[in-house]
Amino acid sequence: MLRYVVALCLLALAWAQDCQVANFQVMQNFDKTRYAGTWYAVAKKDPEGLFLIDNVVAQFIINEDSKMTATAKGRVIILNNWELCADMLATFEETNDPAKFRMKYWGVSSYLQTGNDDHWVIDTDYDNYAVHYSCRLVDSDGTCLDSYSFIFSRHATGLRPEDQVKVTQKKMDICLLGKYRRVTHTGFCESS
Ligand code: RTL
Repeated sequence: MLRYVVALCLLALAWAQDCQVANFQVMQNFDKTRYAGTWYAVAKKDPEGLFLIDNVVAQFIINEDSKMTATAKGRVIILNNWELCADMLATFEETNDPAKFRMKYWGVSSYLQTGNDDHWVIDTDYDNYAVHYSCRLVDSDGTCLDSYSFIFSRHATGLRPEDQVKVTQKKMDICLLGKYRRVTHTGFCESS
């Protein structure tokens, strides 16, 4: 009996949850200067199609004109079975919300993917963890049909246990709890 009650409560909670992309809370008073530097992806939720597989490391830079740019590396498999380290570059266009950017990205080599995605910082403490989110396609009901998200850590070894709790709550808030996979770091991109 108790099992049914718990199941019903969980179901009610899921229904009550607001999965409208426009209502997702992002980082308040986001400070891109504090966000600059190296972030190691420790978990990710993939979008549809080709994507970075593992060994994902991003470096955010704030230029003299105060604009944010980034580089990112990660293992990919393209053209069916060509495994390589993708060397990516990105520029960010600011919006009315300091935590919401439009990201233009492309590969250092022309055969790598180019794109123009939303880049939202959902939460960060700047020194340990960050939760990133991007919705590529919003459904007619306002929920996301094709999203990707990275959980970043300042430490290559992973998240501190105290941050895991906060990150789990944020995964739930953006309706992606249970959809992440761990991102391993094997040194694949370190030589290139
Ligand atoms: C993240 C933030 C830092 C800068 C960039 C990012 C995203 C990179 C992506 C790369 C996809 C590459 C593929 C290559 C195969 O051709 C969000 C890490 C650029 C989405 C699929």
